[in-house]
Formats: sequence, structure tokens, C-alpha cells
Amino acid sequence: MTHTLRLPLIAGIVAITTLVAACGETRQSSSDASRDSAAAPAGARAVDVAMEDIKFDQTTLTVKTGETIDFRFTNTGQIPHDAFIGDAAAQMEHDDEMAHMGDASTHSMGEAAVTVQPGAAGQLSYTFTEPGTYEVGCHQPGHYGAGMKIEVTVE
Ligand SMILES: [Cu+2]
Repeated sequence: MTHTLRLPLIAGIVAITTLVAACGETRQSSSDASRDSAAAPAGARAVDVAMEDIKFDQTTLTVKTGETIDFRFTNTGQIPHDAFIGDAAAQMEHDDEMAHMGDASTHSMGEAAVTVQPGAAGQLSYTFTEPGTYEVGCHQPGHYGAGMKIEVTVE
């Protein structure tokens, strides 16, 4: 009668620290001075997006086919976040890459990405040339799975 005691292996626990859950939301409008350094492409629509732990401050965006969006990210969280633009399939693929290879920058054409450190700002211009549904996803480990994405409808 062998009696094997096994401690359950709790694997894959994503330690999501809910640092921002508190109500002390401080707005620092003057902290993003770097924003002015990069000029927006002519005719682009600027969209300001705050990166929080762990979500973007908006979940949907509608653009017109052919429209160029000048995403201006500000990381208001405590950890790095990134923004990767592509369709859902590309998101899954990229998430897989990031999970296995870390910061793999094997982006195919039509995809764009930027990583923004805490307290910093980042910019990403993207022209949505075809109608459909795209996503802006954060692929720091666990973030996309936790829902850190913006669904972009191109109409
Ligand atoms: Cu993130």
C-alpha cells in the first residue's frame, strides 16, 4: 500500500498586483513633456491612451478605412506595458512569441509595436488600410490574457 503524498503544484499563477485598485488616482498632466517631441504625421488623428496596471483606459476605438491614428500612450502604472497592433490572429501569435522568447521582435509587415516604461510616454502611428477588426494588445507576460487590449473597428 504505497501512499504518495503530492502537494498540488500551483503553476501559472499570474501575480497581478492590483496596485491601482485604490481610489487615489492622481492625475499628472504635466508629467508627459516628451509627448511634444514627436511630431504627428499630417492628417493623423491623435488618440491618447493611458496604460494602467493592467489595462488600457479604453477598450474600443472606431476608425475609418485608410485613417492614420497617432496613438499617444502614457504609462501611468508601475510596470512596463506595450502596445502591439494587428488582427486577432496576429495578437495570439505575438502573445505566444512573447511567452516563449521574451522580447522577440519578429514582426511581420502591417504590424507595429511600442514598449512604454512606467511613467514614460510612447507613440505609435498606424494606418488602418483595410476594413475589419484589429486590436491593440499589451503582450507583457499575462497582460493580453488579462484583457489588456483595445478593440479597433475599421469601417
Ligand atoms: Cu500591459
